[in-house]
Formats: sequence, structure tokens, C-alpha cells
Amino acid sequence: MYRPTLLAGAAFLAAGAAHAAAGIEVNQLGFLPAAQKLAVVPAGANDRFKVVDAASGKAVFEGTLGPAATWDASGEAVRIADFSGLRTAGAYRVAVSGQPDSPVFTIGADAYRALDVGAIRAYTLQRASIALDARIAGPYARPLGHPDDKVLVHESAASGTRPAGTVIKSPKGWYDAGDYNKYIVNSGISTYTLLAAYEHFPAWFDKLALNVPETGNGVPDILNEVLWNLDWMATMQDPEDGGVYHKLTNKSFDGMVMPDRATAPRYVVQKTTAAALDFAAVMATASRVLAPFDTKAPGRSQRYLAASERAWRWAVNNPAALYRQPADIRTGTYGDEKVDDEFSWAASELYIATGKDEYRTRALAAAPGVQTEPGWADVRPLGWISLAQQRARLKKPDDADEARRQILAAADKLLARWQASPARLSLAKSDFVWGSNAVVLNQAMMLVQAYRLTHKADYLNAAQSALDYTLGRNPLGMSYVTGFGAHPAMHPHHRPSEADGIAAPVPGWLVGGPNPGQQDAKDCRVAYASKLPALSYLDIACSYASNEVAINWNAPLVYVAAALQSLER
Ligand code: G3I
Ligand code: 9MR
Repeated sequence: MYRPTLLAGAAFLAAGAAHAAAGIEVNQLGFLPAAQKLAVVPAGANDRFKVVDAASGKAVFEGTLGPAATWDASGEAVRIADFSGLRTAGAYRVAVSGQPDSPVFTIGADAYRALDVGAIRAYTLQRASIALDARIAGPYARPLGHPDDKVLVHESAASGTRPAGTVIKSPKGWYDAGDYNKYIVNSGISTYTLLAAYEHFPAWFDKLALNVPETGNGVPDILNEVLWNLDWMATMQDPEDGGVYHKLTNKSFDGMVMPDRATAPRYVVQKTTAAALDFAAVMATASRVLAPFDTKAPGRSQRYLAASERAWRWAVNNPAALYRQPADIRTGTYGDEKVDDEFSWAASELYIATGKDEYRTRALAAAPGVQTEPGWADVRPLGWISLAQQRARLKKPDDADEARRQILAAADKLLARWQASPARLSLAKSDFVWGSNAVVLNQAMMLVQAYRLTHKADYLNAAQSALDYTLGRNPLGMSYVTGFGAHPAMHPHHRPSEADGIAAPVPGWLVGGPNPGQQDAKDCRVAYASKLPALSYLDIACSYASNEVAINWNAPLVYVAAALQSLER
């Protein structure tokens, strides 16, 4: 049914090399029937647009384009086509006379089901310490890599009972990103976001069949997937003092090889305050979300909570153990110089779990300014999300009021930007950092919280726009999710995708996205076509600063797809 337009095809082929105009930009997966449906149209001579049936070419909707305005992040003059009134299931294109049609998209009740399945299964395919056979992984089947059963304690992490060189076991977990290392800080927000997705939308996930190795064991598949990483995280706590290693890593990044070919020695490196607090927050959250499934693993949630409190105690006693990359280690740092937000987040989850005053005080401590969205180094909003959600379980339920105020302040700021933006996006020009596609989806996650608290439609509409952007409503006309949409990213910085001999990348991954920082320029022989924030992207595997994948970036994709499927009625 899909009829590729010449211009869109050319833009796709040229992606990475040069920027060709995207033409009419639209979410290439499509929409749920009741959703707000917007396309972004290059400003031209015509004021009218049509939506046409993809098969017959017959117009099913007509409208007038909004006023032209230039988006500062792309330098392009655009107009909005609003066809929210079209609610009939089908396959369509947006058409404006004098311009090539948009890619085909659908309207349907299951618009994001396959996307959500794919985005979670990306984690399954990203598991360390497991062989993936064809029944689980299809063409992406691969032998076991990184057993992590003989991991060395690095000198930076040495303790009395575990001197440097001690061999420990720390298997399982997900590889962080395009690289094969495992980092607690980034696991923190990633694991929490997936747990929150289940906690907020259990009906959706209870029915979502993911075909993971544990499928059928009585635990929802998304939680089975999360447990693979929780099992690893639990091994990262030093049993002697409750401190948590910052990362488990090679000394240097591996080459672009499959996991089983990457056999360099692995180390646990330095215990840090951020790692202890992110661990404490996730374990306390897991103890809450997984408690109903304790029958499958007696005592598990209690163990999580005990581990969480020990890590908290370590952090209180070591409040300024910031990560300092040792001279012989060259992999990712996830260095965070400010840990107040980690203290608040961990305290929030522990207050919910225990009702203790010590945690309550830290959980509610004054927040400087409005934090619009979470990120790996900015986790305070995660605590607000939990406190608002768990009002009924709080020792003092009114404590949720402050969380609600914080969430609405953040969402209102995002909403104002969305309303004023020529491209109808909550992203500010300055939000185009390394991983900008996750910034916009984390903003959507905050907007979804505001919608859950108020049921005000515009919060959900702004979240919809964020997902639309990542799935094709952007000035490059690309879907930034591998394997989904008419023009998806094809060459992510992702070792298995590069090394597996399969032309298509591993599906279901959100790539980092446009990043004018271009920190990879020295390692890429192809030059970026533009420095403009929304255009500064290369669909080439060398581009780790714009085209890597990462577990923390996929997590809000999982969350937002589930939210729209669950709330868009
Ligand atoms: O927040 C500042 C912003 O205030 C400033 O205006 C802007 C200007 O450059 O920079 C912003 O910070 C950037 C930060 O990401 C945003 O989160 C830094 O420049 C940028 O260097 C930093 O990049 C991080 C990158 O590692 C390099 O350290 C990414 O967040 C982080 O996601 C990425 O993580 C890597 C791991 O280290 C290794 N594994 C792969 C993973 C994904 O690429
Ligand atoms: O593959 C690495 C990626 O996961 C990181 O995000 C990135 C930045 O730390 O670094 C990548 O590794 C590159 C290294 O930094 C420089 N030489 C080329 C490596 C990629 O092949």
C-alpha cells in the first residue's frame, strides 16, 4: 500500500550525507482514533491541505493550514495541518498541492502496540550473559556474551574484604547502549521508567506478549525484562558496607564486534554517592512494584528494600563520593557533580516504602527552580512522579500535593513552549543535547503525569506531539526508531547492529538524535550537513553523539507509547 514519494525517498538515501528537505512531516506510524493529529508542512503558496486515502487517493478530510512561522531549531518556515477530526481507521497521506505527499500513516486502535513491543524487546536483545536463540531473537539470535562471572575489583573500588583484584560475579543486566559496559547511574533511570510504565498502565502490559525467555512464568513480560537488570544491579552492592559500584566495564571500549567476540577483562569501578542513591531508589521502587509477584520469589521485595536502605545509609555517610575516572579506564563516565536530586529521589521512594521521617524530610526538601524533565543526571522529577502516584500509601497523603505542584509547574512550562512553537514541540532550542530524542520523550512523560492528575487534554496533545516528532514529524522526515516507520534510522552506533551481518539494525531502538555538539566529528569521516540544532544528525554508525542507542533513551519511548495507548480515548 505504501507509495514512496520521490522526494521522501531521496531524503532517506541522503540522510547522513546531506540534508534534503523532508517535505510534509508526519508521524509515520500514525495515530489512535481520538488523538490530536498534526502534520508539519513547509510553508508554500497553498493554504489548504487534504488527507487522502492511501489506496484510492480520494480526499477524506480537508482543512486550512495554520500561519507560517520559522522554527529557530531548524531555520525552516512551517505551517501546521490539523486533521484531528479524522477518526476513521485506515491508511492515509497528507497532501498539499505543489508539494510531494507525506509518507503513508495509519489511524487505528493499536497504533503503537508493535512499537511498544519492539521498544521493550530491544532490551531483551540487549541482555548480557545470555545466549539468544532464534525462538526469542529471530534473525538476531546470537551466542552468549559477557558472562561476567569473573569480574575484577578495580583498585578504585577496593575495600577490606574485597581488595583490588578480587574476583566477583556480576552477571546479567543490559548493555548500556552502543557499547557493552554496564553503568549503575544510567540503569537507575532506565529501570525506574520501565517499572513506572508498568505501575501506571498495568492493564496494557498485562496483555502485552513480548516473547521473552521467561514468558509464561506468571509475571508480566515487561517485569521479567526488568528483573534481568535488577538481578545484575543487586550484585553491584558491596556486601561489606552497602556501597554500590559506579560501573562494570572494560578498560577501553570494544571494537565493533558481536558480544561473544568482546572478551577483554571486566572491572567494577569506584563506589559513588550517585550510584548508591540511584540503586537505593530503584530497589525501593522495585520492592513496591514487584511485591504482588513475591509468590514467585518469596522474600524478594523485602530483600530489595533492605538493599535499598543499606545503600541509602552508605550515601548518607559518603555524601560527596563523586565519580573520578581512574587513569587506566576510558569508558563512559556518567559523572554527575550534583547529587541533591539523587538524595531526593531515593528519599521519596524510601518514604513511600517505609513512612520513616528521615526519608520524608529529604523527599520534600525545597527544590531549586522548576525541573522540566528527568534525565540520567536529573532524577528529582522521578521522585515527584512516585509521590504523586502513591498518595494513598503515603504516611501523610497530603505530601503528594507538593509533588503535584512540581509536576504541574514543569508541565505548564512545557505546554507553553509547545503552544508557542512553530513545530508544536515542547523542545527548546537548548534541549538539543546528546540524546535530544530522549529529552523530548522525557518531557512527554512529565506531560503525561500532568494529564493523569488533571485530565486536561492539551497535556496529552503535547505528549502526542513529542512522540510524533520522534516518529517522523521532524525536519529530516525520519523515524528515529529503528525498524519502525517509512524512513527509519538505519545505521545506529550499536555494536550488534554493525557486527551481525544483517543489513537492518536491531529493531525497536530510539537513536540519540540531533545534537549540535557534534562531539564525534573527530571520529567520523562524513561531515554533518548542518549545525542547526534540529538538523545536526548523521545516520552513520560512527556518529555516537547523534546516532547511538541507549537504555535510558528507549525507556521513555516504552512509557509514552504505553501511555498514549492507555489514555488516548
Ligand atoms: O546539560 C548540558 C547543557 O547545559 C549544555 O548547554 C550542553 C552544551 O553542550 O551540554 C549539556 O550536557 C551534555 C550532556 O550530555 C547532556 O545530558 C554534554 O555536553 C554531553 O557531553 C553529555 O553527553 C553524555 C555522553 O555520554 C558523554 O559523556 C550523554 O548525556 C550520555 O548519554 C552519554 O552516555 C554514553 C555513555 O557515556 C557510554 N555509553 C553510551 C552512552 C550513550 O552515548
Ligand atoms: O562506542 C563508544 C560510545 O558508546 C560512547 O558513547 C562514545 C563516547 O564516550 O564513545 C564511543 O567510543 C568511541 C571512542 O570514544 C573514541 N574512538 C571511537 C569509539 C567508537 O568506535
